Amino acid sequence: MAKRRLTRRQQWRIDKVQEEREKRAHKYEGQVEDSLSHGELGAEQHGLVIAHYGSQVDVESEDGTLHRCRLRANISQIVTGDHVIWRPAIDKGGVIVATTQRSSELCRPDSRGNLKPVAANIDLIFLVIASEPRTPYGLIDRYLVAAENIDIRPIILINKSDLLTGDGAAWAEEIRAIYEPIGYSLIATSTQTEEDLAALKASMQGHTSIFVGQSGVGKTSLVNQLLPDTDARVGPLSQTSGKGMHTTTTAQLFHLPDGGSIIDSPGIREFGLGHVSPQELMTGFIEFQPYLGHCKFRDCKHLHEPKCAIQEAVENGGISSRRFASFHQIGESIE
Ligand SMILES: Nc1nc2c(ncn2[C@@H]2O[C@H](COP(=O)(O)OP(=O)(O)OP(=O)(O)O)[C@@H](O)[C@H]2O)c(=O)[nH]1
Ligand SMILES: [Mg+2]
Ligand SMILES: [Zn+2]
Repeated sequence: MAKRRLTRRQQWRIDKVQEEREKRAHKYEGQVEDSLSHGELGAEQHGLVIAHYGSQVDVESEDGTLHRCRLRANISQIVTGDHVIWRPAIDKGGVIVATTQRSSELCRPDSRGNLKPVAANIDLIFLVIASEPRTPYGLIDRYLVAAENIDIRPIILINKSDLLTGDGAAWAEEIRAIYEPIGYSLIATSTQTEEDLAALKASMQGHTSIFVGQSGVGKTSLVNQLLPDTDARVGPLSQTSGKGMHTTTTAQLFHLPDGGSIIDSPGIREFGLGHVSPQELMTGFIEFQPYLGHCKFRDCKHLHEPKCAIQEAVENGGISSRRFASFHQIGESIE
């Protein structure tokens, strides 16, 4: 009996919270439109979105100051890196009234598998991987497919190089052996030792970059290392699973001292690629390109067909069997 009463009470509370939330959303939309129609806002300005928190966004104005802005109701998805038009409010903060076209948009699937943009206007992607938690080959390849399809060749960043002993060292060596020959640059870093970050810094200069990768590989730790004045929250790995705990929850942009900027993004659990077409999948495996057009069947999917140039290349070592296994796995998941 007591239990049932509690449940009913809980339901009542849930309804109440939902009701309040809707009320607040209406009120909030009303406030934004009111301030617009009552001329309570200053002149339009350009700004850069440097972080996004639910219905509010941090905008950096051209003079470098920060303004917590709300969104006009007709503005849908805003992401970190967006260039926007905003109007300052009299007291503080402001309202975003328009967005400008993105030069690039990095998307990733949400928990329901729908593609959502995470960052805009980036021109360089660092795929951060580590031996602990060990980034699976399949995840690396899925990221590479996504990046190649927005025409950005990512740099693979092996972080936690201080942990690369024994099994970890063998893993890192294999990563190098697979990805370097086909055209990917690799950089090794550590945030724990005085390891040289010079190569990383040099490659970031003048770019708007993003750190992507699994939770717990050290993306935020790298940001803290690159920007000594920054103290963004870093989280431990789970003691039971050894995996990251999803410490970073929103993409955030930081300006680098030597020019350029870096967007730290929340780590992911899985990277489904349900949305890619077979053609896009092919684009993502850059080392397959020279073999295309040489299969027996013109519509060869390079999965099970006989006399397939790709499968023959795998057999004679021209294509890595690990990469082919990923291709197979992703190909079958989207078939
Ligand atoms: N040994 C070692 N540990 C590191 C290194 N970089 C980060 N760590 C540790 O790894 C853990 C996770 O670091 P974070 O920077 O929070 O990882 P993240 O990739 O930002 O994780 P999410 O925000 O969850 O996506 C922390 O305990 C860090 O101290 C490194 O180079 N070497
Ligand atoms: Mg983080
Ligand atoms: Zn084929």
